[in-house]
Amino acid sequence: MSTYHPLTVNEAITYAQTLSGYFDNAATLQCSEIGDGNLNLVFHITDPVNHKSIIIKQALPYAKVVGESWPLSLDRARIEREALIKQHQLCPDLVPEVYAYDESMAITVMEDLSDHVIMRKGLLEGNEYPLFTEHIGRFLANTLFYTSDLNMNPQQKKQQVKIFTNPDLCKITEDLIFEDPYQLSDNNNYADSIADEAFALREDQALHLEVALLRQKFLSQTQALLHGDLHTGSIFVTQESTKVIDPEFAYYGPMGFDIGAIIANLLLNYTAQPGWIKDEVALQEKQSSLLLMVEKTWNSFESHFRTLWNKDVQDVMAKTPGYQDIYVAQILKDTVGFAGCKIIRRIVGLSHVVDIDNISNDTARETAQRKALSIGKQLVLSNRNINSIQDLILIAKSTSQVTTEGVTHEFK
Ligand code: SR1
Ligand code: MG
Repeated sequence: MSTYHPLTVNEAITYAQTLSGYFDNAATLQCSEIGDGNLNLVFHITDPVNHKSIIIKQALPYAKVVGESWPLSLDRARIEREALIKQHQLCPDLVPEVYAYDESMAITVMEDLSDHVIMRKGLLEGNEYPLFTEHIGRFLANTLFYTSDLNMNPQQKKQQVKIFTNPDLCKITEDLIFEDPYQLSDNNNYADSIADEAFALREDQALHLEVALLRQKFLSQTQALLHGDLHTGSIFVTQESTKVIDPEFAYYGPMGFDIGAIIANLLLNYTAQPGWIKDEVALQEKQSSLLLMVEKTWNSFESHFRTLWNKDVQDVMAKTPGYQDIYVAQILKDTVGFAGCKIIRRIVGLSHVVDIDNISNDTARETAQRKALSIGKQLVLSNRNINSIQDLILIAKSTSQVTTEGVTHEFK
């Protein structure tokens, strides 16, 4: 195959049969297209008799969630593949293995993770993942530390920055996260019931100032190779295992952007819980457990990151006493700011989260949306004053329980 076109299910089977070393020549393969994301086709190919399976992922030349009117470069398939390979080298147990690829067809063939569940779904089913925070903290620390100037030769790192330059996918983030929620935009998407909140976001100059500072970091700080879209839909889990997938938004950016993405999605799930759990005691337990996950995610990252630094730092000036503490403190501030931006975009922008959108009760859904916005705004507004992960937890806990009572709906 050489000329790009989107695969049909039958073509995906034919392609899988051409791969050497996976399926027996005589095997009868089955295939279903299971892509439920915003951008790509995902084929699940199985040989049920011999219990073998693979995933074939193919990038489409446009954003599937919007349609052909939003073209996207197929080069993102190369970037995703190279990021997967790099992240797998750094954390073999936490990232699926790439088996093969076809660059002209924007295809990546990789390990099938069907024995895992997408974390967003698992969390909504009420499951707990006791090893997740250790795993994700280690993933973040390894991928961020070893791709940064702390460990890499700066000249070689600049070569990597070139390889991972990802303008189309970065533009999605620049627009959807750092611009659209703060202005009138056709991309925005929210119910009339929270139009007053959307109006307030557009008017809040103090908030805009912080978003502008965070956006500037996203645009210009080539600190480390990021996953770039590390939400709970980009993570597969079981009780024992965590696998980070889908790094097509990978690029060199600020470390706090990835850490903030995880924390934002845990907090979105936290704000959604009253819409899912009616029993007050069970609700309190679940929300406490989610806030503990947030805290442990940061603590796991920090502890692994400092250990790697103390063992493997190459930058001689970074060995100066005090520098590590200042560096880590800044990552935490960035984490908090980016987490806030990511929460806000999932409420009023394009592409929401089912944690909140699938709450069936209108009032409970609106309450969750308002609570999430309230936390998101506080995180953004206070990011530069955050000194410990407890400061973030306190914001999540103390941001007033917003109800829909007394809210006016005059802003459209
Ligand atoms: C047009 S793509 C919309 C969103 O989906 C991805 O998962 C990213 O989060 C992106 O912002
Ligand atoms: Mg994705």
